[in-house]
Amino acid sequence: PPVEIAPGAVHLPGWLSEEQQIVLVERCREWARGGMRHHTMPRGGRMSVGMTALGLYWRPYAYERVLPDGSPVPPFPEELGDLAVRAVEVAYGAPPAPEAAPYDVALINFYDAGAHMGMHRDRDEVAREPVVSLSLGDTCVFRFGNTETRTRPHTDVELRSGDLFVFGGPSRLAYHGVPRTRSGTAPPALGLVGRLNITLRASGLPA
Ligand code: MD5
Ligand code: FE
Repeated sequence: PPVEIAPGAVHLPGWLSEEQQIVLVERCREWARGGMRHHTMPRGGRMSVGMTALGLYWRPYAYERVLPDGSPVPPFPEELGDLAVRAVEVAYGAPPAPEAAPYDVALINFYDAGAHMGMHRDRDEVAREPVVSLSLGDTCVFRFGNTETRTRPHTDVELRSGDLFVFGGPSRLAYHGVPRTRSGTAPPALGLVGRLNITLRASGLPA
C-alpha cells in the first residue's frame, strides 16, 4: 500500500517484481555502456555517485543535449515513459493530466559502497511534474527534508530494491539526499554490487 511520507511524497515498497528489477538492471548496463561519470561540483568537490542519463543529460546545474564527449544523449525509451505514467497513477490515483509536460528524461545514478548524495533540491526542470524514483540493488537511507532549509526537520526512509517513490505537489522542491547505502543488501538474483537509482522526470524543455 502507498505510504505518504509528506504531502505529495508517496512511497510504494516492493512495487517492481523481481523479474522487472532484473530486466531494469540489465537495461541500465546497456544504457550506461558509455560509462558513468562523477561530476565535479562548482566548488570543486567530486560527486561519489556515478551518473548517466537518457533523453537529456544532467550536469551541475543544467540539462544538456549532448554527452560531455559531444556524442548524442541516448533516446528516452518509451518503456520508461509508460512506467512513469503508471507510477504517477498508482501513487496519486490518477495519471498525469493530458496537457502535462511529457516524461522525457531518465537519470541513472550508481552508488558503490561508499557513495552518498548531499542534501539538494531538484529544480533544473522547467516543468513541475512529479519525479518518479526507482531503487535497484542495495538498500539506502533516503533523507527527505523540507522545502526551506538543508537541515532538520527531516525524515529518514529505507529504500529497498524494487521500491517506488513519487515526489510531487508540495514535496516536488523539497531538500533530500542519500546519506548512505547498506552494502551487500542487494537481492542476489540481480547480480548487482551497489545501488542503482533511476529517476524519471519531465524537463519541460522543447523536444
Ligand atoms: C537517489 N536521487 O536515490 C535519489 C532519489 C537525484 C536524487 O536525489 O536527484 O537523482 S530521487 C529523490 C528526489 C527527486 C526529486 C524530488 C525529491 C526527491 N524530493 O522532493 O524529495 O539517488
Ligand atoms: Fe534529487
